[in-house]
Amino acid sequence: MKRVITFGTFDVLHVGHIRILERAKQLGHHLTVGISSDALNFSKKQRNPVYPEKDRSELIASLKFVDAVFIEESLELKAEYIKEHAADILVMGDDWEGKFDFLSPLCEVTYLKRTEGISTTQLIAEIRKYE
Ligand code: C2G
Repeated sequence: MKRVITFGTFDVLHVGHIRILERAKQLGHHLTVGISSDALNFSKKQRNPVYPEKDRSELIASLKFVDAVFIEESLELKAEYIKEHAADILVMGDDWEGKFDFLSPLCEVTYLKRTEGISTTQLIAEIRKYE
């Protein structure tokens, strides 16, 4: 059985998130998703996520192609998470192209194309127009 792992914040869930998770699952049989903690998200993006980590985890765990979720506390712990979850393949969006190649002695590393024209940042800006 091939085990796939991927990571992300998945704030304000949208079709780009759904598509990458669905395609990640197609690369194996079991998909584990590391959800960035609120603190990690703040350190990456200098803003709090709209949905707290508990809600983001609940939403992602409810998707039919997701088998397990956990909270990703640090970007530096990828190797530990890969071992802990016995992952055979690490999947990342192509905005991270090349950044995790150093993990290839541990597992296969694959980058998938992002969906164009949609992002959490754009959605937040769009919703603000209704204020
Ligand atoms: N994504 C996508 N298409 C979009 C937007 C996002 O395919 N239009 C993908 C991203 O490439 C990523 C996943 O959806 O694989 C989650 O996106 P983000 O929440 O923006 O992830 P990010 O904050 O970059 O977190 O350890 C790495 C980080 O936790 C990744």
